Amino acid sequence: MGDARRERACAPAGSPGPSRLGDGSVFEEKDGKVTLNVLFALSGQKNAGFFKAGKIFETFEARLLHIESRPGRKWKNNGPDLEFFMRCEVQSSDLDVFLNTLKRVADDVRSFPEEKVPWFPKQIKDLDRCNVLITKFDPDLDHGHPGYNDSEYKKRRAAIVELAFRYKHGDPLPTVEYTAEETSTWQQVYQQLRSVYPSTACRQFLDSLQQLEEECGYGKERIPQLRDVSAFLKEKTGFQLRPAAGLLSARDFLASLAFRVFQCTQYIRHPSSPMHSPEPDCCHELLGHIPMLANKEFAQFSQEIGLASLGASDEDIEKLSTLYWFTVEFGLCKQNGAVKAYGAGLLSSYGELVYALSNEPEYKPFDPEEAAVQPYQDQTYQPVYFVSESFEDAKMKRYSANIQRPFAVRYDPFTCSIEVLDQP
Ligand code: HBI
Ligand code: NLE
Ligand code: FE
Repeated sequence: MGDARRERACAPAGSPGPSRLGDGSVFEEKDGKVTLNVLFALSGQKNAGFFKAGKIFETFEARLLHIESRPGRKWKNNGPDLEFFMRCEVQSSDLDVFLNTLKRVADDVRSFPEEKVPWFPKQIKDLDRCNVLITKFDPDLDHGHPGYNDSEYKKRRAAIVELAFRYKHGDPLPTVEYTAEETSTWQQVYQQLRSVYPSTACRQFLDSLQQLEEECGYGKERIPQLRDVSAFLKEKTGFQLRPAAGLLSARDFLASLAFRVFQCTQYIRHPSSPMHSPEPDCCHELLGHIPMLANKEFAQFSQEIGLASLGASDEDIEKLSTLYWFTVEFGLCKQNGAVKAYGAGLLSSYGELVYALSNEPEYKPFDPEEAAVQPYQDQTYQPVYFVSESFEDAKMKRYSANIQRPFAVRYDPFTCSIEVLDQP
C-alpha cells in the first residue's frame, strides 16, 4: 500500500467511448461492460460500512480486479477513515446506479476510467512523485544484505534515506557529514578502482573523471557532496541530481532522465563488501554514473531513454530497463582495438570490473533488440556482456524510436517540461 500513483489516475481528456457518466467522464465499453477505478472513504465505525459497500458490489455483480485500503485523511471520533481503491468491471448500463448506490454508504466516492496511458511526470517538480522504491535489497528486509545484522549501519542508513524522503524539487540538495568509517570505505573503493581505470575504463570516462578531480574535489580523501556534483554536471551537460531513498522502480527512475535529472542515493555500502554491492549506493552513483553523465553524447543518450519511457507500457518499460542494464549499467565498448568499460555498474565495482574484462564472461556483439530481452543477473556478476563496436554505437536512438505510444513527447528546456503531442 502507499502507492501514490493510485491517486494520480485521471480520465484522459476526451477519450472516446459510449458510457458517459453524469459528471461527464467517459468510459470505454467492451461487451457491454466497463472497467473502472473507484476510490471511496468509509468511517471505521464497527466496520459496518465496508460490508455494506461490499454488498453493493455483490448486488451489481461487479467483478473485482484489485482492492487496496489505507488510512484516510479525515479523522473521525474513533480514528481515521479508511480509504479504498477498487478496480472492477460492471455492466455499463448499471454504471450510474452503481456509483450512486455506493455514495449512500461511502464518502468521497470518486471514479475514473481505466487508465490507458500510465501517468508520467510533465513538469520537473512532478518528479517529487517519482519515488516508488524497490525494496528487494533493503538491509532491513534482505537476509543476504551484508548490513542485515548490523543495526548501527541500518540506523545510519535510515537517517540518510530520510533526507531523500523529505526532499522536494527546488530544495537545496542535502549534505551528509560522513563518518570516519564511511570515508574509509570510500577511500578503499576509490583507490582500488582508480588504479585500474586507466587500463579498463573508456576514454570518455577517464576525461570526465579527470575534470571531476580537478574541478569538483573528487579524490580518495572525502566523499563528494551531491550539491557540488550537481552544480558541476549542470555546467557540463545540464544534468542535475536529486536524492533518492534507494533503488527506484525502473519507471520512476527512467522518467527522471527525461528531465536530465539523475536520482542519486547518498548512503554508502557496508564496509564489509567495498568491492561489490548489488544495489546502488553513493560509490556507484558518484564513480559509476556521474563521470558518464558529464559527457555530452552520453547525457543526450540518457535523456533519450528517459523520454522513450514516458507513458510507455509495462512491457516496454521492462525492455527499456533491460537495455539500460546492458548499456548504461554494464556496457562494454571497443576503443583502439581493446575492450573498455562504460557501464556504471562496472565502473563502481572493482570486483566486477576486473572480472568483466577477464576471459571468464561471455561477450555478445551489441544489438539493442537482443539486449532488451536478455535475462540479467542483479545479485552478482553478469554472465553475459554486450560489446559495442564503438562508444557512439552504444547509443540506441533507433531502438527508442520504436517504442509505440499513441502520442509523442518533446522536452522544452526553457520550462523544464514535457510537451505531449497527439498523433493522428
Ligand atoms: N534506482 N536509485 C536508483 N539508481 C539506479 O541506478 C537505478 C534505480 N532504479 C532502476 C535502475 N537503476 C536501472 O537498473 C533500470 O531498472 C532502469
Ligand atoms: N554492483 C555495483 C557496485 O558494486 O557498485 C552496483 C550496481 C547497481 C546497479
Ligand atoms: Fe546505476
